Amino acid sequence: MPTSKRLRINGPRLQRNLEDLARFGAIAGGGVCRPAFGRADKEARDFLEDRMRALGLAIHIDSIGNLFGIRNGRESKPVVLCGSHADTVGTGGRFDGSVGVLGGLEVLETLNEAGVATRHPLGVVSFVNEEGARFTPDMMGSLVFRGDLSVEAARRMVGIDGTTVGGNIDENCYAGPSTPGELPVRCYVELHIEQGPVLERDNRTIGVVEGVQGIKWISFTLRGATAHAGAMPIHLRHDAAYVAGATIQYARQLSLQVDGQRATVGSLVLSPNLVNVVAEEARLTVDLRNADPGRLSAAEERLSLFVNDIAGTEGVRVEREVRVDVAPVMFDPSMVDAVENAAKTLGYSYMRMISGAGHDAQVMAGVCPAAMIFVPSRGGISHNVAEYSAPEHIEAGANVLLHTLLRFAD
Ligand code: HGY
Ligand code: MN
Ligand code: MN
Repeated sequence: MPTSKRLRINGPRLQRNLEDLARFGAIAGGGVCRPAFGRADKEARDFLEDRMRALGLAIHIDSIGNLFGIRNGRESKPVVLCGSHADTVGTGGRFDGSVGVLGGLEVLETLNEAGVATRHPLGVVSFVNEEGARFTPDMMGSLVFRGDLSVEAARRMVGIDGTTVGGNIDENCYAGPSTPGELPVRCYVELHIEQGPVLERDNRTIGVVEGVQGIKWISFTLRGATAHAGAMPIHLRHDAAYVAGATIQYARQLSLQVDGQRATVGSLVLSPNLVNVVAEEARLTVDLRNADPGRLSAAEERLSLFVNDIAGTEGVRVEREVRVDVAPVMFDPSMVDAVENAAKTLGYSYMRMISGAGHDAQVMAGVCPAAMIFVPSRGGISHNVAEYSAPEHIEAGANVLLHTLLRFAD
């Protein structure tokens, strides 16, 4: 069997690098809090840059802060790229995003050790602000790379803490000299934890991801009027909290009634938020997901009609803003087949599936052929400090990544 077929990554070394990266923004319970463009996120990026330099990679940092490490190929051809993100949600785990970036670096280190040269250059990227939980939109770094969002527009985004992306980029020295999107990319493969229960339930090691659900984030600002909680009769109230509560209920109904639909109210702020005062304002977000674009739009339509209707009855004004609108994607079939063949050849159990979570790969699918490799999440838990994926599963995922990349690099 040719050398490269026998190649396997170094699992213990990958685990050590995951533990090292988890030090940045470490929080109680074994989790990580690295909101995009913050200090911990930048320290994590600096750590990744040091690892890239140690592997002899050429470093490119673009003006939104995406970090690329490039390993030369025999010919100067478009890059076979892998990677993911290093930012996390506030209740993040040690694996979401990190597995894809460090898994990619482990693949390059394995090739360096084996002295394997490839025809195409190989690259690893850490995209900024994949999560979008602090600054919308999510997948900001890959959207800027694709040209859907200008750096200027991204820098103007105001976060949930009132700061701007541009202010954080400047304060934490995030920006680099490269122009976003200038790197020619042949294909993109992202290794990621599943973040749901499917692989564990079906006892499979590898998820061969065929596509990713679409995402819509809608923010609502509901404005009524404060009143005395005891003295004001119900029929005379303009209660923003009541409309917000009805919306939360309706989101659950949408999830149960519309095929393949998920609707989640993850953030809700009431004002004045006092026990004996009818709320005059409610700010809430609804996260809509569906793999079918038509159903996703229909769900958005139904939600907006419902909110306008119940708010009208209550005499509450509605302000609505679409903060994120990323289409569902199906990955390039030849890329998906390559992932499946690698899993099969390596002898891992696998299954084809759709990703419930959003990923940079669904944006990169608009730039070049893309695919994803999943490994199981224990209990399906993610965006939670207890997030966990077993070392042997992460090692398997990185081996599938290695052999999928080699398939396209030569
Ligand atoms: O929201 C998502 O699906 C991703 O974690 N940003
Ligand atoms: Mn992720
Ligand atoms: Mn995430």
